Amino acid sequence: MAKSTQIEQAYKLAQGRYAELGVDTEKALDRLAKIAISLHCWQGDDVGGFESAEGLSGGGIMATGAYPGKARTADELRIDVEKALSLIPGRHRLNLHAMYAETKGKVERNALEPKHFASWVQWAKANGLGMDFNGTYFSHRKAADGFTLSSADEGIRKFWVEHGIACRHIGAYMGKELGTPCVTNTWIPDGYKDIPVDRKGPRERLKKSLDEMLAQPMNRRHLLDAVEGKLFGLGSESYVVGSHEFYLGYAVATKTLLCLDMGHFHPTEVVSDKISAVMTFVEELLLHVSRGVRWDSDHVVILSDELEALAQELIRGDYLDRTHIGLDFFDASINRIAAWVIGTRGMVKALLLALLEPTARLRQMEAAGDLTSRLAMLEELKTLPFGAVWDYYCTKSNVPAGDAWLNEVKTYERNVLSRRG
Ligand code: RNT
Ligand code: ZN
Repeated sequence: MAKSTQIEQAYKLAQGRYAELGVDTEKALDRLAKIAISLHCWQGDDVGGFESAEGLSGGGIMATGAYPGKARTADELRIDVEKALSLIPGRHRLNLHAMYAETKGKVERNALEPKHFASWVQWAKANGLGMDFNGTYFSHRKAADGFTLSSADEGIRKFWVEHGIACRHIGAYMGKELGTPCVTNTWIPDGYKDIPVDRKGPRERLKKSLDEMLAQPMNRRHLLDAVEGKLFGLGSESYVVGSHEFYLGYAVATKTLLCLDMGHFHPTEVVSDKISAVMTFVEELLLHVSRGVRWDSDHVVILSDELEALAQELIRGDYLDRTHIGLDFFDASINRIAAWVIGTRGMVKALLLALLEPTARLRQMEAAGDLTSRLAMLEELKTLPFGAVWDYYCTKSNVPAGDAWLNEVKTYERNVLSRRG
């Protein structure tokens, strides 16, 4: 039997099984096709950027591994992203960092302009992709002491405020050109390795800097500003200026988007539980879907319990319209395109699983106080023929079903990646 017929038949059976529970698989697939995931450019070159050959330095984040074939130029990165996208079902977005500017010669970060991203935008247009953007407040001599927007050095603080303002103009340009709002995220590494005496000063300066950056109102159809906090970084273990509480407060007070990164909390805290809490107060959310292993290690996202829980919260709470799903992981120890494909397919799978949930039934059980049935049902759902629906979705979306994508990555590695120096 042909593989495609097999997939069709398995799907038909699965569709029947889900229908018994009142779940319409076709509806689920239609909804799924409309959810865009923002692929982070920085998985393609270990958060290196194109400013210098040195790559990631400072900032409290680290990419480990030395797998050959990383992208060294914007053109290489673009064809790598294209390859990854060709193996992922659905229409997605690209999330770019400021250090991926194409400047032909040195341009200071506070002097970056939309024109330095024109090729990226052209490419995104040609590929039908929306774009998101990030200021780059690390891997830079003016971030060497670990402080940027909260720096006590007024010259340094101003430099980064100017960078933030430049990035908002670039984001607005991307959003306008591509006809879809560009979420422009601010994450800074600021903090201390050891116990500070003044926790207050840097936070007050950070607020001032953000206020200066965001002072100019921008069209929300083009630009959405987001702020991302974290618990600690390498070298900022004792104190991070932009903590979760800081940015939660800032986002609520200023109607800025809040970014929750799954690796940025204590290891037993989960972002899935935070969504309904913060969504009670913030208008829109940016997610950095990541996987911390014991610490904020940014491992490649997999279909973990927490990823499933995250997707369930988005669907059950009907938050999709107010949530921007971005990925944030970087693994330099495996094929980088495979990493994108595994992580993004994982995210899409989690969303599909959540869309196939008979949520109304589960809610009835819960509301009736029948917690036995709730638990029993949640367990039974785990062995429904989800894989058949997933394979069918991939085939329907003209991307390989099952592990067939891996062959394509291997071929690409042989023909393209292995020829890179
Ligand atoms: C760092 C933050 C931040 C970065 C990217 C590269 O801890 O998660 O989002 O990973 O901006
Ligand atoms: Zn992040």
